[in-house]
Amino acid sequence: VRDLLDTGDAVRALLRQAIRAYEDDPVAVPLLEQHLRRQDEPLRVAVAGKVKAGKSTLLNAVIGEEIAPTDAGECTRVVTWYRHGLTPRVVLHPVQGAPRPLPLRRVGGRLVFALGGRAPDAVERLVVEWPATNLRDLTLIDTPGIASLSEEVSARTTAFLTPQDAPSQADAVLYLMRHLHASDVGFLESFRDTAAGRFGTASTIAVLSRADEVGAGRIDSLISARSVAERYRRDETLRSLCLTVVPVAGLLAQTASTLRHAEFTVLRRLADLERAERERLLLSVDRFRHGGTSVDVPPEARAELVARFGLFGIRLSVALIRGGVKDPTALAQELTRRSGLQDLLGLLRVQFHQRAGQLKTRTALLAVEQLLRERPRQGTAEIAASLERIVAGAHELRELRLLASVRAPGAGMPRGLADEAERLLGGHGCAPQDRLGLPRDAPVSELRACALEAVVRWRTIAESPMSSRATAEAAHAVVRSCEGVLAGTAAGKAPSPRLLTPEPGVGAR
Ligand SMILES: Nc1nc2c(ncn2[C@@H]2O[C@H](COP(=O)(O)OP(=O)(O)OP(=O)(O)O)[C@@H](O)[C@H]2O)c(=O)[nH]1
Ligand SMILES: [Mg+2]
Repeated sequence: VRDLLDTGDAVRALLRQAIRAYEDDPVAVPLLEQHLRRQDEPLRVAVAGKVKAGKSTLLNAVIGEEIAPTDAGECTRVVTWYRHGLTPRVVLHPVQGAPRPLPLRRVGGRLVFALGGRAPDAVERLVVEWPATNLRDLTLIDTPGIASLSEEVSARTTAFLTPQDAPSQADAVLYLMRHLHASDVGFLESFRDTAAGRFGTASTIAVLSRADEVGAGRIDSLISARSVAERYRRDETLRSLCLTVVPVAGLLAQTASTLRHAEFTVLRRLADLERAERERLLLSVDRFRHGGTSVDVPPEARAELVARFGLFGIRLSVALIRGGVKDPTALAQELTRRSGLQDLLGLLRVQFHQRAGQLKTRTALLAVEQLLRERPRQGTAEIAASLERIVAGAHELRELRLLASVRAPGAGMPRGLADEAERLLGGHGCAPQDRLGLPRDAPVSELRACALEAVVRWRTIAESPMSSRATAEAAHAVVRSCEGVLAGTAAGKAPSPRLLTPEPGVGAR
């Protein structure tokens, strides 16, 4: 009995087959080898958005350390990779010439990269290796702001993420925006067009960034931010461009992960002030920095506190301390919780980590397809055939594609049905429980009963003459996904969070 190869193995085999066919091509071989290696590397997620959207701050929050430089400096104009390494290290890759290590300098905990006299546009990228746990299965890529005043800086990010002649270097994107702007939509469209190519798959999570500023720093700002994000989520254009929109106050999360005892002490003193004085002081950044007060905090310390927390963060912390938060640890926990970071990390886990294999597979298939198109040669028909077979057979890719299309405008499925299809296709996570909308501890018998019920119901939709072609196609895929749940939870098998759906009729168990 021939074992069915899993899609990842099939893609590796395809890449090797292509390397053999192109063995005397000095451009194709290194490219293919790079893709082969990339299959075993962590997923690459780029952080993109306009200038000052809060990219580097959010990246620090996700890593859980304050390493990426924020604000001014020439390094914000260079694409910077953060990958896992046992010892901290920075390597500069120039546009021309060999990579070379940079001295590691930290100022106030943060890295400072001196480009060693090179102009930012002579640097292809910086690669930072850092021993942070969160980087173990995720490589993060900080990119210069798009649509910036300097067209040249903006062009670097566009060229990096949406190259004309190759698949993107990133498998997925976290796209930050403070408001939805035409240039944001423009960027998301071009990323979808390259990343998705003809597979039409979505791999972008949009972040409503600097969420604490949405309500002008009022104490209910984060609640306002949530409703703005909700409105964006329902926006027909955005729906087809990103998987979802989440509000995150990156600064709050970053500061919480590095909260200092001295800061807590100052905040507690502010909380102890008499109400009128406290309110006067917290009225504006200017008042806070320069206003007269009985609290003995020097102006530099106040400026530092604003830079670390933002006015909203100070107001919130003071309110929390007044509400009974007693120590720095408890304050940090509460700030993190409210920042929205946990929701974002959860989404990264569900949408990106669990689908890492699929997203990487897609990138490699696109690369091979492009190679065949642009450097055709004799004897590659077989490679093209293997590629077609993988694309047609890989249910995971079909799921990715349908996730993008059932949420697109004009998909034609009634909203309720489309929501259910999205869930069953893994839009809320690939674990059987996530797909079926059941609690984590649901017994296997319940999972199976629910999956079976879905198979029957969606098969009826798939076969109904009333269903449009697109609906029928989606329904067939949903049936297949539910059958996957059944196969994965068959007797004696614990429900596995990573679900590989075997081909029907092939004994995968
Ligand atoms: N209030 C508030 N300020 C933030 C937040 N995130 C970032 N900032 C501030 O916004 C400024 C820019 O933040 P960065 O993280 O450097 O933004 P960026 O998108 O990396 O900027 P460029 O790389 O220059 O395009 C800094 O002063 C941050 O402190 C946030 O969530 N809330
Ligand atoms: Mg930056």
